[in-house]
Amino acid sequence: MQKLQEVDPEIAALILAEEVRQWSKLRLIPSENYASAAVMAATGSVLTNKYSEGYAGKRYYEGQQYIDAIESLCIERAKHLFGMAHANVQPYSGSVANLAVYMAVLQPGDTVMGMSLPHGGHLTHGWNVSATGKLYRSVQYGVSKDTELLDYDAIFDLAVKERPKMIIAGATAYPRVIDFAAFATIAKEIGAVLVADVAHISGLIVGGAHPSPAGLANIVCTTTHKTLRGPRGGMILCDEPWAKAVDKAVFPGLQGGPHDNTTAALAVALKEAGADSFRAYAHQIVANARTMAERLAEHGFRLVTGGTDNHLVLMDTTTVGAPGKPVAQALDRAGIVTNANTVPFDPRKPFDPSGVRLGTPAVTSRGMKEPEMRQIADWIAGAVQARNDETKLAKLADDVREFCDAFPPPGYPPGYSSGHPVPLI
Ligand code: DSN
Repeated sequence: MQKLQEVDPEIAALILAEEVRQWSKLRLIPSENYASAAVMAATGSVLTNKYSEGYAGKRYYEGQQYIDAIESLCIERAKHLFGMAHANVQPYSGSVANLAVYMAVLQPGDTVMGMSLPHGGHLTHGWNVSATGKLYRSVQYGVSKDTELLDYDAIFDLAVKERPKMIIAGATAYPRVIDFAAFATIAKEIGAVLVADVAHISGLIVGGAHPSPAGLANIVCTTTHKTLRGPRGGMILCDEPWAKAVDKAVFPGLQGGPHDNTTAALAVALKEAGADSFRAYAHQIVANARTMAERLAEHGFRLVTGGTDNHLVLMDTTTVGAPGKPVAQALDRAGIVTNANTVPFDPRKPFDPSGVRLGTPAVTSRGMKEPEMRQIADWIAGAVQARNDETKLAKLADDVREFCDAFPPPGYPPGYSSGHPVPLI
């Protein structure tokens, strides 16, 4: 940080301000987390200087003595942790990983079936504005209007009618367990390839807090920085028959040189995720989300599906008088960071939706447990009520900052506090 301050004080000051923000706010965006100091050290290492197109033992540039060892170690750890035969750890992001899977399995124009974005899927699950919805014939399933749960009978009927070549099971805003066995039965019935996109829940899976798709899905893709708590990136795991096609789709199909610094950081994160303490962490994420959901419901929020089984809570805030965007903005001013989100069958537009999505991975990384979740839910209710009262919101933000000082996140040095920040690097 000292070097950065000398060379570019403007950027250094902005990074420091972001460090303080991440320390002094309750970060409840369910796809965000705090990477450890070890993960960040690898991310910021000399590996950023290297090019290594290709795979271990077959590279297009020389000087790969250490890169090959790093990538191979990362792959072995990924395979072991997820219980899959093959891993590709090069995707730059979850979206690129997903696109590589499309390239490996489908030809343009082939039919793919994924969860609709407004019901909790992802852009790359075939939504119409994404390349995946433009280059392929996309059929979308959603949740039941009555229960807001995935209706596996309806998904089966749709699959039999449309006969997709590939089915994607996975979500970004679904608060319940995904039944990968039910998806496997559906895919088997029509001879489709089953892809599990576990980006949100991969940390829960390796920690034993959500059923694994290993042995059920042919291909599993994930980001590496959400509940898994690694660096920003993507990863694909698969059965042996898909290994070659997946590797070819990632490189040279979609990418050039892998980001070796990210690969090393992912290897570190996978080592961390194999520890017993990570299992406890994954289960605490779920216990915390349940506690927060229960308390929010007591405060009168309508929760999509009535609660949660995983790391996230989706609430319809129109029942307490305001749609998601102004509520998320007021919460942010009170030091509680969430995101506005559509709820299933939302009559409002995606940028001004009816709901707010929140989750517990980051606050659980800070060591917060059930009592803290109840306190946070009470603050959320207070902030929503006071959403037009800037004095009250500012006072809440002060209380939140003081509270956060007692729960140092991973990655921050001893002695750090919101009043006396110490640069992280
Ligand atoms: N942006 C991610 C999320 O917030 O869920 C999905 O890619």
